[in-house]
Amino acid sequence: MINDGEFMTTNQGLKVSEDEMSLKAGTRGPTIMDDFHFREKMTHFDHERIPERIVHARGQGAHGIFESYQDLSEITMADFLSEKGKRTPLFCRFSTVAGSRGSADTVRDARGWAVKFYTQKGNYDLVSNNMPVFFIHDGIKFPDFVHAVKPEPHNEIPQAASAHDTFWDFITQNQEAAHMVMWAMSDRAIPRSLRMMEGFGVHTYRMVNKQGKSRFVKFHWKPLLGTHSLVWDEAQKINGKNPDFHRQDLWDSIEMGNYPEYELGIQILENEDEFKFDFDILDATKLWPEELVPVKIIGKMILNKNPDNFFAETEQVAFHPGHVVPGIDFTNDPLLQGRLFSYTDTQLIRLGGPNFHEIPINRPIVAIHNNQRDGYNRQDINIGQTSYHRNGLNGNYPRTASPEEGGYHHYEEKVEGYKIRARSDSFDDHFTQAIMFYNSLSKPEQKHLRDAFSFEVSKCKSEMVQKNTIEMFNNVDHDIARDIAMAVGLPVPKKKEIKVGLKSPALSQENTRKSYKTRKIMAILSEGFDEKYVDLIKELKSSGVQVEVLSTHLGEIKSSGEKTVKAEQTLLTGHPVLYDALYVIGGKKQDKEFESKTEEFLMEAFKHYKPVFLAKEKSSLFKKAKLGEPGVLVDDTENNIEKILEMLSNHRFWDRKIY
Ligand code: HDE
Repeated sequence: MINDGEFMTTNQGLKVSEDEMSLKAGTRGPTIMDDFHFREKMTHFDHERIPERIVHARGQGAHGIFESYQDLSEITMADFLSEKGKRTPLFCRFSTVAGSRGSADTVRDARGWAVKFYTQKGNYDLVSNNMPVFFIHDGIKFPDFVHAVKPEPHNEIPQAASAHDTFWDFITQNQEAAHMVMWAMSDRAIPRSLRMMEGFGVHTYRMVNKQGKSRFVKFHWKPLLGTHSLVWDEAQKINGKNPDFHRQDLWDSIEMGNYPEYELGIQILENEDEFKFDFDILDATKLWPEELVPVKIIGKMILNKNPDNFFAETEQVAFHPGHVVPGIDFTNDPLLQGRLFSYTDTQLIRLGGPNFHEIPINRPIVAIHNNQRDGYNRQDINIGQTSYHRNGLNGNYPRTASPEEGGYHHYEEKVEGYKIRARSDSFDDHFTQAIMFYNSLSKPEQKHLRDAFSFEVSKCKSEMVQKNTIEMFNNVDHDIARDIAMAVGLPVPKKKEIKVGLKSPALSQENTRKSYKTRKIMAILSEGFDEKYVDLIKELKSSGVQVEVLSTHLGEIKSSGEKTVKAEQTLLTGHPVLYDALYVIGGKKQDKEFESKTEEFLMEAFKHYKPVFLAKEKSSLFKKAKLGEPGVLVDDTENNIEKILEMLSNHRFWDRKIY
């Protein structure tokens, strides 16, 4: 609904003549009951809030399109994968897990990644994370896990952070969490952008073709810009400088036409290979190394439209791993089974009753016909006398569809067993994949991970929790245990014999795609700057790089010649933590404040391993700001554009020595 050019009305459609003054008995008298407009306006306002999601409360959504790369009907009858080039509209919501709705974006956490495909056979929701495993085996432990990671109940501290006693207590009392904690302490937990993350369906699902043949699959999203992260010190500072950092980055990119793109991939495992591995494929704390089961790319998602209204779309969208279409089915993964209950249940309270599927963002693009009726907020006006199945009065319509007619048919898996509260022994190895993950990382990534552990455990108050953590992760790598122990001032445990098995290079972000596209440079300059930089900035922008000028004031900044550039940030509003790279251009007119800020910004960008570019006249800063190689370019030739783009593609220069 667009309000442009319209008169204001009440919710009853009555034109409003006055909206700023309540109806009073005399200009200085009390407000009177007749004021239905005041009462309606205030009552609506008083009820504007709905409960935030119990987890994944902080999120950002976008509309998009999925395009299938091929006809996949040999593997699945999922209609949206049935022909090359088939396009399916979708809505995608990214989120953090632990923080509340107003918490900051760049906290250390897993990122949720939920996609609702509006297919011609009904809605399909792929509800994933940016990490391929999870903390626990069984859905029944989820409330415990969430209680432990959320702010502690007595004082509601800390917000959106796992660095506290209850989280680490839970982890050490539930050793199945070892692998996921390795991911949570890795760079994956502080993504540079929602456009630069991988996504994973986590569970093993099934794909079923028309002939009823089932195969096991795992889902993957692969960002075309590659998988890249922030550094922890930077992430913490961004939370203060711009708590909407990821939200803004996604929004701005879409507004600028830099549409985020991600390829969808599947790992496929034949039914008969179910027991081929030394882990159980129903265990959500395990991944399938890509080197053993390759990822087959099957299509691409493009996010190309921001929501019109955050609440109506991003807040009210309701995902559920149980929203499937023919061709996609579940396995007995006990974590997935738990999720199949929880998602609809939670919407009942969050969205106020059983009719949340009627909210526009949740409606399928196909018509809904069934005998469900009534309930809070019912929108549909169901017509007719019958609302029960097996009716004679309406020819038993709506009738059910056979599988041939497109009716959903559950895969007929043979199941047999005793009712028992137990889990197969095949879930019991908690460390082999945690070890694989650590050993697949590059040296800098390993160091970041160890530092993250030390940071988190140092924030714990309980010595018991600290000791337990050191002991637990001594089963993964002695260096981790040693670093934590030294950080918290406890004895370093004895080194254990650890068998390093398979390494999976796909797990290291060092092996990801690289691209300078959409990378953001802060160019710092003042009045009288060298005119040649006007063209350089233009050229960089036309290559697909973003350049934001920071100066002493906003608006036009004059160069040494005729040309000007527009400053979008000032020394007060801009900061290098919000950018991928820094270009120090300077200018004739610069005061002490400008100079000292430039130096400070340089050191900061350098410390965060970012590419740094210095105009020739500024080369003295190289020494002054204690810079060093690699990743610093002193701009003393005419055309450095290729070099600049290459350095931006590199993301960070981890080999740099930082003092
Ligand atoms: Fe969720 N999860 N979850 N989860 N989850 C929710 O549903 C739950 C799990 C994930 O943008 C809730 O609508 C249980 C794994 C995402 O709206 C809730 C278990 C994965 C989102 C819920 C899990 C996820 C949610 C809260 C263990 C990765 C945000 C609000 C059995 C594959 C969706 C809501 C959005 C949200 C339950 C574990 C992903 C409470 C019980 C594993 C991306 O229903």
